[in-house]
Amino acid sequence: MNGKKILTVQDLSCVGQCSLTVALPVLSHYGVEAAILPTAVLSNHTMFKSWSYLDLTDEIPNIYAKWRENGIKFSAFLLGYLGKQSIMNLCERAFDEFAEEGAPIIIDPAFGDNGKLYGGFDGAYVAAMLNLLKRADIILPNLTEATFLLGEEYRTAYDRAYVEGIAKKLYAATGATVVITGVEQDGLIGELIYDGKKNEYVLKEKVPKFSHGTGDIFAAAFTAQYINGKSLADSCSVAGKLVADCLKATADWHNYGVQFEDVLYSQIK
Ligand code: PXL
Repeated sequence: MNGKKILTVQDLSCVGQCSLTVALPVLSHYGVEAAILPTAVLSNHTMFKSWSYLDLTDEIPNIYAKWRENGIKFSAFLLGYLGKQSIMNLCERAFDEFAEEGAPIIIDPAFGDNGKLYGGFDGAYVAAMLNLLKRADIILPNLTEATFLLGEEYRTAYDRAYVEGIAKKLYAATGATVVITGVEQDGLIGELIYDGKKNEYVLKEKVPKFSHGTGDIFAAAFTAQYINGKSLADSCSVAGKLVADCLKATADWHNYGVQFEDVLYSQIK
């Protein structure tokens, strides 16, 4: 253990392997102690045909009051699916009140994929997210999220110059190191990292499958590596390989996400 305690802020979807139900096991597996701030409790994630949603905005100030009384602080933050703008404001309060000196803020905007917003999100949510990303040290958008944040059209065919242009604009808009996920180049897939100075690609063989929840697995595995002292590129490499292995281990696409347990178990047995 590195003695660091991360706070991860995401929803708790009871069924469907995403957000907290993947972030917690993945962070623990890689030796990172995680505290949680659940943003909402859902029956299941929003790719199912219907879901229940208990928003926890009203409870969070009570949680903060006790953290304040108990002198609780965190050495890093990982934000995933937040669900409501009210939660974004509360995240900013957490950064102001509960961060140890120098605690990195890593944000996966987690509002869309494949050119579309997830259910329940709109332009106002995207604009508020862009504002929140200005507080981040590292952001992890996929290309859908990146183009929505910039108000640009989503493309499926593009070249390196295009992706690098997107990364540069996001860096200018947020000041955060940009890690664009799901970038495809020459039949490979991976990340483009732009830290305001140079572009770095971390690409690997594409597993021709899609599953819900892989972005959440990537974000948790990336964050764990980064907190453990790995470089941005090495953190992407480990997280990308984990996602690829999980996709390979999952028989068919369904709403239940990938079988990451088999892959994590095989790493320790
Ligand atoms: O994996 C992203 C995600 C997280 N949480 C909820 C979701 C989704 C994507 O649809 O619905 C509740």
